[in-house]
Amino acid sequence: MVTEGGGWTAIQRRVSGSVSFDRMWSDYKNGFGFPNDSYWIGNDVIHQLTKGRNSSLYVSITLTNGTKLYELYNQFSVADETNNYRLFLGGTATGTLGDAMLGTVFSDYDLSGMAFSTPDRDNDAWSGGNCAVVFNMRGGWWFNSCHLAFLNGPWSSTYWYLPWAPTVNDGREIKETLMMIKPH
Ligand SMILES: [Ca+2]
Repeated sequence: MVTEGGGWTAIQRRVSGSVSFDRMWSDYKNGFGFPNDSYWIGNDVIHQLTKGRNSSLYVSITLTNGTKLYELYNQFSVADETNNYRLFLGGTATGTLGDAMLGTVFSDYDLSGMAFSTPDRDNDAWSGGNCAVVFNMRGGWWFNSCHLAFLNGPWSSTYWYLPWAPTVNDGREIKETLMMIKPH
């Protein structure tokens, strides 16, 4: 991982639909998939890697037309399972994707401070249901009510809404995704 000076750990990678991200709490906790294909490293690992130190989060999306876009957040950490892997995201966001996680326009979409939800665990801020299963858009994430950024949606599907709005509004536009972290 040589982006932005190296030393990065990829916590999420998707390059094909061969690995389903429609997974339950225990799979997101422990991780799933394959390092040379698509995977989620696991929420326990993400917590351990970000515990007690400041980390950056780098997100990139490669579109089917070959365009690669990115966003860099300079504060990222995830709480432990007792706290439902709550996300803390802050500092500056810079890049070509634009910010879709901090909800600077609509607070209902601010993912910082949100707990992790999966199809079998509704920890989101939406009283109407579970964002992790709504509209067949199944997958685990730090939903609010619900999201403008969601990188674990159903691959190549019409049901993958707003993976990174407003820059990427339809999951069918996506060829690859990558989330990497680095302590600083
Ligand atoms: Ca809910």
